[in-house]
Amino acid sequence: MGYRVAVMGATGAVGREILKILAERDFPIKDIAALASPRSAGKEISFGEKKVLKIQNLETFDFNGWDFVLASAGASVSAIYAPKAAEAGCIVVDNTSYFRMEPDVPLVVPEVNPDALKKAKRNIIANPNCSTIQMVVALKPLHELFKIKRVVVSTYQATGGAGKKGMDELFTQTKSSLIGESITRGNFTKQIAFNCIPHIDKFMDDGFTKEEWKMTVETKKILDPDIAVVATCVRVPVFIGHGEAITIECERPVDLEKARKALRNADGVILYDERQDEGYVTQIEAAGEDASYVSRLRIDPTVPNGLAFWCVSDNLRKGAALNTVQIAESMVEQNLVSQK
Ligand code: A2P
Ligand code: 11C
Repeated sequence: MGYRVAVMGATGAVGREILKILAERDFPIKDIAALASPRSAGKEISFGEKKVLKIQNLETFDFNGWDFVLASAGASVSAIYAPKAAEAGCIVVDNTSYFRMEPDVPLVVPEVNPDALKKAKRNIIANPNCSTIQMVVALKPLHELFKIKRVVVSTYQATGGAGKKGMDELFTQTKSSLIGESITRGNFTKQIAFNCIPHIDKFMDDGFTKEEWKMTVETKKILDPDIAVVATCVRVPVFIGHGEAITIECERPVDLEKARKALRNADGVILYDERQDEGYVTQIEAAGEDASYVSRLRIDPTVPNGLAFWCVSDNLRKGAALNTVQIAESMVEQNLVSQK
């Protein structure tokens, strides 16, 4: 038993991670295709420890007969090819922002709202933004206990969120700075080496950036439409791993011990909170791991029923590739996909 799985954007930062995670988790695969642009067609990419795949040109790929398409080649590419694959009968798990807010497209984090997968009528399921995923995984058990009213979040986001080119830019600028060469800019609007940039994605009319807007509307769609979220999203000179300083205000009284217990028992969360040097998790430790790590849990004394914490996760894994694969796994577990 196995499925025919095509990975769209297989040469990118997230696409490579999807291939790695499919192999690591032994996803039931009968056939696998690595798809990218014509620039990469014919090149080779490894799948697991033994297999090498020849990259195929997405433009000429025939989706008929494939079960899953895991898409991570950018929103404009998904806009064209996700509907094409869905019409050919594939289940598309789309990692871009293109379909997320469409009412008939489920936006899913399997630890939080797996039942939403049953409503995938168009054969398209959206994977949320990385900064939203790690936050809602941590918020879910706290929401169940205390009913969250408002979230204030500031992010410390890795350059890997902008793909391979984002990480390359941090590397090149760091090297240039250290050897005294002039800095060149590409993807980021200001120098990222030795700097922080409070600007991710484009500006919207109200002064928030689109990344900040995504955290608000996606949290509502996944967790609860009544939760208010105000976000400030900042790019930091880190390769992999998003950090988030999160403060919540709840309807019911907050109890620290109950919060700890719920976080310890929650799927997808690891609580590591020692209140001493090294007693918290940072981006470097989260890179390559699967969990949404919670540390620095403390009562916020400035509002009624307030709680503050630090949350960190690998944005390429739980924030993107792992969540995508978990959605496919959950579709299989819930018998929502028939094999071709
Ligand atoms: P390619 O490597 O051939 O350009 P990242 O987010 O790390 O920048 O990766 C983007 C991914 O999306 C890469 O796999 C890239 O393939 C792929 N991609 C970008 N544009 C297209 C396109 N027009 N058609 C197919 N794949 C694309
Ligand atoms: C970043 N969160 O860190 C973005 C990357 O909507 O899927 C993912 C963008 C998205 O730049």
